[in-house]
Amino acid sequence: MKLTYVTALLLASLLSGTVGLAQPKPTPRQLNWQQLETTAFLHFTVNTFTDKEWGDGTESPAIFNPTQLDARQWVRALRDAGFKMAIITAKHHDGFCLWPTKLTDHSVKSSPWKGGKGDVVREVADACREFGLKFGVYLSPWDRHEPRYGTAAYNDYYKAQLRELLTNYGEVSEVWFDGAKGENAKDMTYDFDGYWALVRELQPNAVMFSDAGPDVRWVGNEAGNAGETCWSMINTDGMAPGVADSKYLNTGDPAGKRWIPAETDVSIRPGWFYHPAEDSKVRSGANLVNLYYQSVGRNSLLLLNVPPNRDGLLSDSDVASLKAFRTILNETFRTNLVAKNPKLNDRKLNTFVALPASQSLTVDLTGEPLFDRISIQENIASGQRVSGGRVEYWDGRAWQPLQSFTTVGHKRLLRFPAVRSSRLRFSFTSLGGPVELAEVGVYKASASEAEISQK
Ligand code: FUL
Repeated sequence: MKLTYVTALLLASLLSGTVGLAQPKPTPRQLNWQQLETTAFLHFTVNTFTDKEWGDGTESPAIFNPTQLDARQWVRALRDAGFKMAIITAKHHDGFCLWPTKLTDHSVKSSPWKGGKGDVVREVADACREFGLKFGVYLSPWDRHEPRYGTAAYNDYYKAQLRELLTNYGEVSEVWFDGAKGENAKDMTYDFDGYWALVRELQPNAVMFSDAGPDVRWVGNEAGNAGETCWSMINTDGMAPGVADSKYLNTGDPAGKRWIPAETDVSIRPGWFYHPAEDSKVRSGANLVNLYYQSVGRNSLLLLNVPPNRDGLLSDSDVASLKAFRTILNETFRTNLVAKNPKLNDRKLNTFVALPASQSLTVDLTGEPLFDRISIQENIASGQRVSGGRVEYWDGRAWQPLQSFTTVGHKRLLRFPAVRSSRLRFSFTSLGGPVELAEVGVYKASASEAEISQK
């Protein structure tokens, strides 16, 4: 092959590291998803009435009767608390369907609720549209009711259900493929490639969650803890669909070839479903704020589960915590103390300061404020580059160490005892290419938030 001038130039720039061709980057759908930051899960089904976490598939549809069900109440509370999407368990492991599917009678259509004419999925989708939230569906591959489970015909059943959900309810923004399967479950090989192709065909803008993508990965625990170091990249090459090396789920892998960011799913209560005995164990607003720092503040996304109760409503205690959560976040992040800066505090992620790794950046604050929170954001449209960094503050005579950190990604939130200063200095190490610093925020936490971080 003749080496043209252009290919020679390209080769030279690749070798010198000025073109990061190999660096994984988010797709537009992943980028939009990451910017939602706080999203909600609604776990609701026959388990709500049997007091179980996993139904065994023998539940009678007759027990499903949420007489006051009001999906508008659920979604309004979520909207007021700043959540940007709600994902409903259209079918959990017990196989009961919250919509009147044509594929089985094991659904709301056989329940007394609304005389068998109800459709929970429709009510949630409509409420999301009304209150401006995105809408997502959870459809458990593991199904303990459906007799075809364990045979190839189950894959057709599952895909036909997916097709109903993805064609009859308007735009779907996330599809959740739960990886759970009980120890004594029948053997079943899921046709993930087929499921995923169907989602891409019917809802091309939806992201898909499974333990390992294709778009969004599990964070590796249900405690609300993304890794202190959290890369959006992992390796899935050579593995079965939906599988990654579990040791990388929490932290990601800087050498990962795929952009599959971590989603932090956690419940406001000890269980995923509503249990009366857990009414006194609802996380407080301050506790939820802590989860926010541990997920959104570590380059992940918070997927908070708020389970409707047997009446078909979110309980008052849960709604009160959601409200407190938003009040604290609003108070804390209301005033960015960084002095006016055309790129770093314009709330636009695509305007950034490009910093070679060797160069530090000084940021002026407004006056000499007291602060205890810092937010740093990279322009991840170009990939995730920051592998480490530190912040120093000016004490009037010299630079003093304040905080050091590892990854940044979409957002890194730092919490520390309050200091007063007029200037900060940031320095970073990079995985490759200049760091693209999109936003810097400096804040004084609301008094109620400070309580939790000192605990
Ligand atoms: C798990 C399931 O087994 C739980 O019931 C819950 O749905 C959680 C979000 O995922 O794998």
